[in-house]
Amino acid sequence: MLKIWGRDNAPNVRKVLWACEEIGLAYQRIDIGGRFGGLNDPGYRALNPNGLIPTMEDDGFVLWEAHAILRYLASGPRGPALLPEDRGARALVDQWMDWQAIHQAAAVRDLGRLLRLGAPAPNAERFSAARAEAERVFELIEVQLAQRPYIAGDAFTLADIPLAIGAARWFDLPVERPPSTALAGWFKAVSARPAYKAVSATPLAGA
Ligand SMILES: N[C@@H](CCC(=O)N[C@@H](CS)C(=O)NCC(=O)O)C(=O)O
Repeated sequence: MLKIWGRDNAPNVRKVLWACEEIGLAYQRIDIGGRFGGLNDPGYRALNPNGLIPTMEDDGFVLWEAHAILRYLASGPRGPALLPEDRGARALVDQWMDWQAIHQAAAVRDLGRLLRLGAPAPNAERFSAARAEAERVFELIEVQLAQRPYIAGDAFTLADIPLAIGAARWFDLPVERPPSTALAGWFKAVSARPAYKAVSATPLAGA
């Protein structure tokens, strides 16, 4: 059976669990990271030399980096619904997944860290820069979703998963957010999916 290492409230682990549920893949999840520790254990480092979660093992094949795992799972026999076959459509899915990892996730993480440190004081300037960047990335998504129901087009794809995990974190932050009709409507729709509900019992906690 597919094995997934990672605490279930980690944003990058939840992306993988959500994809498994969408695809209908059975998996065994092993708690590690956060309060469970274990990321520096030699056995875990042998699987994932980067020492983060998630890590996946499928019949002896080991893979880490959440989005690589998502693509691997969606490329299997049960996954095509999440990854369009058309070259351009698939490239758009890749574009949004890469953008999520580089821009959206970083914006939410940075703002969340500053808030946990007591922002806006004592780092008012860093806080307003982080908040401006978060507002920029979510406004960008708002504009896209005002034009199409899902981030990469007319259908739910793999790209919606990381974007929605980032959005869940944004909506959880104790900060004032600009109005976002399209983003809020899309998030309501994707978070109503049974696969999302199956893996979202606990609030997300970044690390
Ligand atoms: N680029 C990596 C990032 C992984 C990452 O940052 N994982 C976080 C959880 S979301 C982590 O391992 N944090 C340490 C911990 O949970 O103890 C990926 O996409 O897999």
